[in-house]
Amino acid sequence: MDVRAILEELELDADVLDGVGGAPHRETAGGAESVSINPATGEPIATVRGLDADGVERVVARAQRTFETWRSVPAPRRGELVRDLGNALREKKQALGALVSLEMGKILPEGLGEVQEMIDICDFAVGLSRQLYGLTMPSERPDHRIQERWHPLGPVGVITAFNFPVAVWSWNAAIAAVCGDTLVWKPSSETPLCALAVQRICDRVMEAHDAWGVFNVAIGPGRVVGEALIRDRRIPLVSFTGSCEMGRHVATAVADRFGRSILELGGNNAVIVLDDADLEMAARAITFGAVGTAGQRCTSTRRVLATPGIIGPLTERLLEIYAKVPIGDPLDESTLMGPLVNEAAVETMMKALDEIRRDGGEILFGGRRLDGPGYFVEPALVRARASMPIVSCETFAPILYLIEVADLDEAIAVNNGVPQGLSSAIFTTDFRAAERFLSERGSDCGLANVNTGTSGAEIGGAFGGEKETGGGRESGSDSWKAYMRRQTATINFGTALPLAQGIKFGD
Ligand code: UN1
Repeated sequence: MDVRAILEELELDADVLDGVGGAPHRETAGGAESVSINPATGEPIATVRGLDADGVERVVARAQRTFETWRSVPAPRRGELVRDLGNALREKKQALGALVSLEMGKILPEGLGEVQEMIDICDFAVGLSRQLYGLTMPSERPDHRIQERWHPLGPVGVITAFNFPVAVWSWNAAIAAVCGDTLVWKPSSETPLCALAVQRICDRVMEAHDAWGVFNVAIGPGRVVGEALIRDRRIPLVSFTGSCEMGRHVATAVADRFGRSILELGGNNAVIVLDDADLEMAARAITFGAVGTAGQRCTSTRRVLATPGIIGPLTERLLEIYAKVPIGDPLDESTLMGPLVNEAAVETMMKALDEIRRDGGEILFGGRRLDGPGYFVEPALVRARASMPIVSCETFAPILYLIEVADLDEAIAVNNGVPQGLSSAIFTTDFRAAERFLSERGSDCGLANVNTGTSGAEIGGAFGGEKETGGGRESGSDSWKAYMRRQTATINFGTALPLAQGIKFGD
């Protein structure tokens, strides 16, 4: 598919696109224009007009108005909207997956994988729409019962990052919609076209269901759109994905008005490889984790913690694999690693490598910027020590630190010895070691895997992490509870009025 065909298929073939949607008539955004760039060429793809402050106000007001009716639509019927969204995504999978590659730079199979993740969460949410269960508990009083009910919360603000320009929105959107919430989505300024394409798909589905205003996009700069969403008291929940630094700002601003936030912030994910591991499996998982998405997932593998008997052969194997990674156009079938997202990302990587050299780390392979247009780099393999300060930082680039550890105890200590706590993995054939790693004395991360890598989680489990990763949980399991408010109801079906705790009050 060439660029024109992709844009046409997704209804994005205008000279200037308005960065707004979710209403029957396409609105004018009213704010400043910005250009979306193809990171593989540095060339513009299209121009988007963002929202100004008035525009954001209109979108939030619409989400608020729609919430007043959407919350009373029976949940299984809300599920029907999400089922149709999943089906519409199936139809547009090729084009949307290609647009993700084009605008963000990840390779096509990963772009398609992202759309598949959207489809999967829609399926999950449809089932969930009949399972928003509350508990019933015994009352201490005769002829009473206590029951928990889950009610819709309100318009949810969703602020997403460039690296998963569509899937992370869908984790929030599919779940929030069946929970009876409406959404206002502020996508990354690097990937406005992906967001507009998704909004076009949502618009068609909302039209068919006469449910305008459930899904709303609000494109524009963070300081206009993002700031407005985090400070708006009509928005009881803000789901934010991005850096720890921005997450701290969002969490503080939202907490200041007693709002809730779901935070998916930085990761610094390690793979532990013990002497008894299946070396080939470990090497493949590490490569996918570190080189996949050019090291720009929050779940990317950044550290390998290997014991003395295996670190040598593992390093040799990784060197062999790294030397053969095809780097290039992400839409080309043979490519395994596309470009970084922009010039700033390349500079951040180069600065990190300078610091590594200065602190005595050894670059065993790669780390050069590639000549020519676009933001291409070689993935870097680095021999490092856990005590080097840069190793504790999340550098959003394909840099992998190889660190020797004496044994499982030291591996767990080093795994946990960073500020972030998103994902982790162990490769071993010793079930005692694997279970230790998963125990309360093991990995302190939100995700802990055995004989599979740190990235590429399925939507069925709750996704998120501890410490500076922010503590939020999204997508599967019971993450839906964050998108609803819990009401505890005590019901007296007797003829007397006994008080709890046996209190006598004037009787
Ligand atoms: C992210 O990088 O923000 O587990 C999300 C994974 C993907 C999601 C990553 N399913 O790697």
